[in-house]
Amino acid sequence: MPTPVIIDTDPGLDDALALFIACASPELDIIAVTTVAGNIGLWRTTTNALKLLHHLGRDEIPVIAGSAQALRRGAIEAAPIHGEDGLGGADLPLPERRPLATEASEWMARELLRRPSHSVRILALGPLTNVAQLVESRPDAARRLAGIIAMGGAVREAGNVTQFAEFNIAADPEAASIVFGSGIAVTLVPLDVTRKVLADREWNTTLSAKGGKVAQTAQALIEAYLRNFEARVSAKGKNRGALVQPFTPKFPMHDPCVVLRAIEPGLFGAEALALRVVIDRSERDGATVIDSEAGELVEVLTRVDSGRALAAILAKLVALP
Ligand SMILES: [Ca+2]
Repeated sequence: MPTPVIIDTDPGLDDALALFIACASPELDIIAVTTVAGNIGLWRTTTNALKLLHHLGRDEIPVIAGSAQALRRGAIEAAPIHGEDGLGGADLPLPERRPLATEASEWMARELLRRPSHSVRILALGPLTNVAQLVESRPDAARRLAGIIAMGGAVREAGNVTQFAEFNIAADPEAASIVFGSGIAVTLVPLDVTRKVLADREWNTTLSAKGGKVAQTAQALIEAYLRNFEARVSAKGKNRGALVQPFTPKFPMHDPCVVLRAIEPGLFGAEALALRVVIDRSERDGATVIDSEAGELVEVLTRVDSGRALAAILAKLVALP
């Protein structure tokens, strides 16, 4: 029996790849895609989710919009690395259908109460706002989750929005703190592992040579990121008046690692760690720190077999139409 999953997402280039891989995985029954503001605003992430599912021929999967802003802090500052449209300018048609006329956490609650307890998992690919809203507004329903696998945090290494914090957690640290403390089984997929699963142009060329229509789109999304990355590095170098050393840009498979953990858990090693989210608006705001006194027990992925993970992603993408 495939595992019923709700994919909570803010597409986003790596979100798009994660969605592709999930759709290529018979182990998963995607019961909905819920959207959240993050990489880009909510209207865009919702539109992108509709476009991506249409591209996959999966218009039957309901899309439900969630939160347009962080739980307690208002607007989320979008990450410029995903391009103005969140999908690196990929030209995907928007289908006729619309998101369901309800709100993500409400829909989640209804669905969790309707289905057998502990059967549904959430794969969280963006800020944890929608999930925290579920925990706060419908704890009875949230308790029925089988678990949450969430991309976020930087545990034993530097962040990506600041030296201390990773984007998804920094965008809504209060939400992350609520989810960690909810008593629901949380698996965190931090930069500590996702930064080790890196696709370079050679990998991307193989993807495009072996795959079909969806693999070509994946290739284009990755290439858009690599170009943007090169442009930013070269602009930085110019600003400093420095010569830019030749380098090989690589695409980190942040969100795809969440789907991989759901379908092939043995690719990763995990530790149970007491984690606390810093929410003090200091320079460490949004950090995920190990704190045996005040932390909440979270399963944290700390090791990954990068070669096998990349091979698994490639195999899934080329299996799509
Ligand atoms: Ca994401």
